[in-house]
Amino acid sequence: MEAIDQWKEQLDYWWHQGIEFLNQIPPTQLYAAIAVLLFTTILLLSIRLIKRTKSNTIVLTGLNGSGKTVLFYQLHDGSSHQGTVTSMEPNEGTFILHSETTKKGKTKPVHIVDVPGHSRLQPKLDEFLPQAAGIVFVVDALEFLPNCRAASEYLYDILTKGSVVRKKIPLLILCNKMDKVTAHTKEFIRKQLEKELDKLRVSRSAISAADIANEFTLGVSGEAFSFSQCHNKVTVAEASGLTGEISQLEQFVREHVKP
Ligand SMILES: Nc1nc2c(ncn2[C@@H]2O[C@H](COP(=O)(O)OP(=O)(O)OP(=O)(O)O)[C@@H](O)[C@H]2O)c(=O)[nH]1
Ligand SMILES: [Mg+2]
Repeated sequence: MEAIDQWKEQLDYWWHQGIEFLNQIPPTQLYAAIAVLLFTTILLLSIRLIKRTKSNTIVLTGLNGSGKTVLFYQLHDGSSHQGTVTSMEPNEGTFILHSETTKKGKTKPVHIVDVPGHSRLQPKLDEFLPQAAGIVFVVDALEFLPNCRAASEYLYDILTKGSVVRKKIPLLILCNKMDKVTAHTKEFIRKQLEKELDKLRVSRSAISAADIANEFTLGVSGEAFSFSQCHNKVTVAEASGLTGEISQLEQFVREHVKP
C-alpha cells in the first residue's frame, strides 16, 4: 500500500509540474504546437489510407485444374512448369512481370496470389480478397461444360461477397487453354456463365431469406442476369498458360497495378 501511495504522490507532483510548465508557455505558441501536431497526424493518416487503397495484389482464382499455377509461373518467369499437381497451399510472390524484366523505365512489382481451386481450400480466398486490386477468375475453356455449374457457384460466391462488391474490385474471367482447337470461345463461356448465374440467383435466394453467406444479391431482380449489372467491372479475356499467350492477363494486371 505504501508503495502505491508513493507512486500517487510522485504522479501528482509530475502532473503539477506539467501544468506549471504549460502555463509558462505563451498561448499562441501552445496553439501553434497543437496545430502542428494535428496537421502531422492527419498527414500520416492520409498517407496510410492512400497506401492501403493502392494495393498491388492480383488474386488468381477458379476451379482446380483451370491452370492458375501455370499462369502464375508464366507471369513470374515465363516458364509453364508443365506437369504441376493440384496445389494444396496458396502460391504467392511479389515480382516484376517476366515480360517486363527487359523493359526500361519504371516497373512496379506485383503481388500475385494463386489460390487453389480445391473446394476445401476455397475459403482461403477470403484472406486475400479484401486486399485485392483485381481478381482473375480462371476458367478451363476445354473442359468447360462439365464444370460450368461448379464454376458458376464459385463465381456467384465471389460476386456477392461484401469485400468485393463494396470495394468494386474489378474481375477478369480468363478463358484458359485456348491453344486447343476444341476450346470454347470466350463469348460462349460468358453467355453460359450468365445463364447459370441467373439460375443460381433464383435457387440461392429461395434457400433462405436469412442466408448470411452471400452478403449481396446478384444483378437486377426481374431482369435476366448479365455481367454488366454487377457493381464491379467484369470483363472476359482469353489466354493459354501452356504456350505463354498471356498478354490479355498482363494487360489486366497492369491496368490495375500501375507501373
Ligand atoms: N492445353 C493446355 N493445358 C493447360 C493450360 N494451362 C494449364 N494446363 C494444364 O492443366 C492442368 C492444371 O493446371 P494447374 O496450373 O496445375 O491448375 P490449377 O488451376 O493451379 O489447379 P489447382 O492448383 O488444383 O487449383 C495441368 O496439367 C496443366 O498442364 C493451357 O493453357 N493449355
Ligand atoms: Mg495450382
